[in-house]
Amino acid sequence: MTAPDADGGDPADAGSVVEAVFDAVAETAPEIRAALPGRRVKSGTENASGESVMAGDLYADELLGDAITAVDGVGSFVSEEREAAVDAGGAVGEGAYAVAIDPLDGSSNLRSNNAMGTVVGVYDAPLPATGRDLVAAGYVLYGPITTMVVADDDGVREEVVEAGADGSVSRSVVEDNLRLPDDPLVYGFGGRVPDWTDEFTAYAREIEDELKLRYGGAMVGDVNQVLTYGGIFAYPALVDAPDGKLRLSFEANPIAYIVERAGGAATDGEVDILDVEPEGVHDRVPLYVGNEELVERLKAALD
Ligand code: AHM
Ligand code: MG
Repeated sequence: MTAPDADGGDPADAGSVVEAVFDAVAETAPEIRAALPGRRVKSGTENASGESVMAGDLYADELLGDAITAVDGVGSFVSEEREAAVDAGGAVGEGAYAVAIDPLDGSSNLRSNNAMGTVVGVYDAPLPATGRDLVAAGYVLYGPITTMVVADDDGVREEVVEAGADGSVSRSVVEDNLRLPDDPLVYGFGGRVPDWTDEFTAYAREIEDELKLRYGGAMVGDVNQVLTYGGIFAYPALVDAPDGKLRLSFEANPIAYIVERAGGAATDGEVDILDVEPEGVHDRVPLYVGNEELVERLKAALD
């Protein structure tokens, strides 16, 4: 895929823009991580989804916004924490790409010092778009180790990201063809059990007998366990919130893209997440993602 770059200069292919975006994300990750200890409090503002924003969310959003809009070939930057897209120069779909981020996924884990992440989707169409318009997606996991998982047409790789004493950032690939294990081991389901639908509750009861519960309250951390051990993660449709909690553009689409490239599947309960047609950039969607066999059973259970 070739296209003129955002400034109308030399053609930039999707691969080089994607590489530059994830270079920028990796460069920013240690800085975000280092800034978290002093930013475990509420910022006093609400985001476009009406949720309370933590100081860490705002800081991560600012750093990533600066780093990603500076990448040649990025025409638009869209964040879970911002009402509107930021124009980064260049027409998306005509040579430039739209980058969507959830700057600090699972930021309610700041107070309790548990895992969090940054989620990134690179789309070749203006948002809102479907997940079929993704050319790459990835996430950073701020766990005991900082890792970055990146998926594109070629597959999924996992890197360790480390900051040196002089501030330089080094990256080492630990897995260059990440695949979901065939024998699933873990599951993690969000939302309060009394708020689940009867159909989902019945499915969960079956899964509880087969797999081990691993739920940490940050989608990136919970999905990373599914990628590592095999299994299923869900933030389901709730009785009073039929669209669940997670956002299609910033969370569900990138995660679905990554898991599908790793050999798994993702659905909203009826259709593939990547086929869900959005109405707005901040739309929510139920997300069920993991080993294909478990996702197929889920779809049958909800039918
Ligand atoms: P956030 O992006 O505002 O942090 O919200 C998304 C997070 C997901 O990481 C996680 O799966 C879910 O919210 C957990 O929600 P809850 O705390 O309601 O279990
Ligand atoms: Mg999130």
